[in-house]
Order: sequence, then C-alpha cells, then structure tokens
Amino acid sequence: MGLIKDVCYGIKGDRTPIWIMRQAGRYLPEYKKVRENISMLGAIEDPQIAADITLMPIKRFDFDGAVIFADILNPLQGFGVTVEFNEKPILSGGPDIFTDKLTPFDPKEFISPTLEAIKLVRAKLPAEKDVIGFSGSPLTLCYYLLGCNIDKSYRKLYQLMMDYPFQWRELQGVLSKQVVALLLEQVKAGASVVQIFDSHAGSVPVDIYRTKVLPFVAGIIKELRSQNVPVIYFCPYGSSLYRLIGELDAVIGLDWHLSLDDVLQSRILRESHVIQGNLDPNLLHCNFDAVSPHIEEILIKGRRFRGHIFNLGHGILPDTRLETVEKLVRFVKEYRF
Ligand code: 1CP
Repeated sequence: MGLIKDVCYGIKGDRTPIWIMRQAGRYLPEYKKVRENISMLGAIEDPQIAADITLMPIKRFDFDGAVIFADILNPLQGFGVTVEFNEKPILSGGPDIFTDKLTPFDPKEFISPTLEAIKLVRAKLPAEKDVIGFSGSPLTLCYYLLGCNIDKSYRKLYQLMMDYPFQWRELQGVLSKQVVALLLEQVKAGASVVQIFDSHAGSVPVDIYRTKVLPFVAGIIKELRSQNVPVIYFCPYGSSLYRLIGELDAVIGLDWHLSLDDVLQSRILRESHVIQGNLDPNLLHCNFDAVSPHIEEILIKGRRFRGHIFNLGHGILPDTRLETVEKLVRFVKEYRF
C-alpha cells in the first residue's frame, strides 16, 4: 500500500507524502522534447509514451505518487465528441446536451491506452508509490461539453443548470455513472487512489452548489468508497464551498486561498478531515530559501489534520523553476515531526 493511499485512510507515517498536480506536464524539458514529435492526443493514446511521461517527474524528483498522463477531456470521445488540444482544448460534434441524451460508453473501449499506461506504470513503481487516476466531475465535464472554455463564459453552464433543471439532473446522473465507470476501470488497471477534478464548480454559489452539484458528487464518492477506493475531491477556487465539501467521504483538496489555520479556526473543516494541498503554485517561481518557511508552515499545520498529502493548491505552472521543485520535494520528504 502506498504512502498517499495510507494517508487517505488516516494512517500517518513519520513524514508527509508529496505529489504535485500536473506534475507530468509541460514545465519539464524532457516532456517538451517528447512533445516535439507527437501531439497531445497522440501521446495519451500511446500507452508506452504515456507511461514514460508519467514516470518522468518520478525519475527527476522522486514524488510519492505518479499521476497518469491523460486528460479529463479525452474520455469524452466516448460520447461522440471530437477533442482537439490546440492552444486550448476544443470540443466539437457530439450531442447537444441541452436537448439530447448522453449514451453511456464502455471505458475499456475509449480509454484503453490510459488503462494500459496505468498497468505499465504500476509495474515500474515500488509498492510504496501510488498511481493516481483521475476524472473531471460531471459539472466540469459539462462546462467543456458546452464549449464554455472557448466562450470564456459560464453562461451556457448556468442556463443548462437553471433553465433546464430536468435535463441538468438527467445529464448529471448519466455523467456521474460514467465518471464512476471511468475511475473504477483505472483502479482495476492499478490506480491506488483517484482524484476528481471539479475545476469549475468553485464559481457556483454555495446554495446552488448544495442542491444542483453536491448530490451528484456525493453519489459518485459514495459508490467509489463502497468499493473501497480512496478518493480526493479537488475544487479550486472553492473555499466558499469547503464547509459543504467537508461532508463528503473524501480527502479534500484545498487551494491556497485559505491558510490551514483559518480552515480549522473558522471550523470550516475539522481536525478529523484528511486534506491535500495547499502551496500557491506561483511560489515555485521563486528561490527555495525564500519560500521554505512557508512550506514548513504548511507541513506543520497540515499535521494537525487526520492526514495531509502535500501538494500545490492548483496545477504546476509551465515556467516553474525546476530547482525549487527539486528542493521542495527533498525538504518535504526529509521533514520529520
Ligand atoms: O500541449 C500540452 O502540453 C497540453 C497541456 C496539457 C497537459 C499536459 C493539457 C491540456 N492537459 C494536460 C494533461 C493533464 N490534464 C493531466 C495529466 C497529468 C499531468 O499533467 O501531470 C491532468 C491531471 C489534467 C487535468 C485537467 N485537464 C484539468 C483539471 C485540472 C485543473 O487545472 O483544474 C482540466 C481543467 C483540464 C482541461 C485542459 N487540458 C489542457 C488544458 C490547457 C486544459 C484547460 C483548458 C481550459 O480550461 O481552457
């Protein structure tokens, strides 16, 4: 059992484990080199290349977990959507989700290269390192299915949610089942922990999140937990929602907008929670010595919780200083309580 998985269950070792969201991505020179010759989708759909990219940050920094090189969007091809990763991901074709039903698909058919990559990565890693699978949440997948990232507007997402409540519920139901199926297949292939990225739920007012979003997220997590899968739920820019999110049976991924002290003192979360986070990714542009006191504070405050997985408060940024990442990982791994 890996260190990250242990912490998900509240089993604390003598140190805090660390991985970083988007650690397998485009800040790495060796990744950029591979991508000179292959497209994003081409890399995801070649199990050996996806596995090699997944392992790059482990080889370079020795993180405690490997997050599989894929994306939250490529599985949507199973709904008949064309996905292209240009400057921004572009989704086209597929059903009109204001009016049409989504037909569930078999993950084994549409993410089989990712499942193969997970197997390859698992076989290469020692038991104490976790393989982290992931999916977008139903709301976040709807955001992309509606092209909100291209429109740079939440308009269609909110219209679907509020003006078409039956369609919203139906869609969230189908997407929830699909997310569970995608994550369970990743677990079967060898993922020991899964993360749900709810990248766009942080914009939703808390009372609307409670009725329109939370029940579906809770349903997904309940289903996964009933099959003993540890789940991390991450909602960036979601600090107004953390009190509600704290009701979920999941590790709570925190962005950096609240300090871990405030989260406890204002009773947003309790010490019985397991958390992940929450270093501001911008601090990795700086000299390690300048930011290490802040990193140490996160470690010490994080220790007050039932469990703490060290991570950033959002994905690592493209032009991050590699030396600072290297020193961060060494510092966290050598820190003893
Ligand atoms: O050319 C490139 O290098 C493409 C950049 C890139 C990469 C490396 C994209 C496009 N996706 C990914 C991989 C990816 N995406 C991983 C794999 C592991 C890793 O990099 O370590 C993961 C976990 C994701 C997750 C993801 N994709 C999220 C959730 C995280 C978050 O930031 O909130 C989201 C929202 C996406 C969609 C997506 N894919 C890519 C981009 C640029 C975006 C955001 C687009 C937008 O909102 O406009």
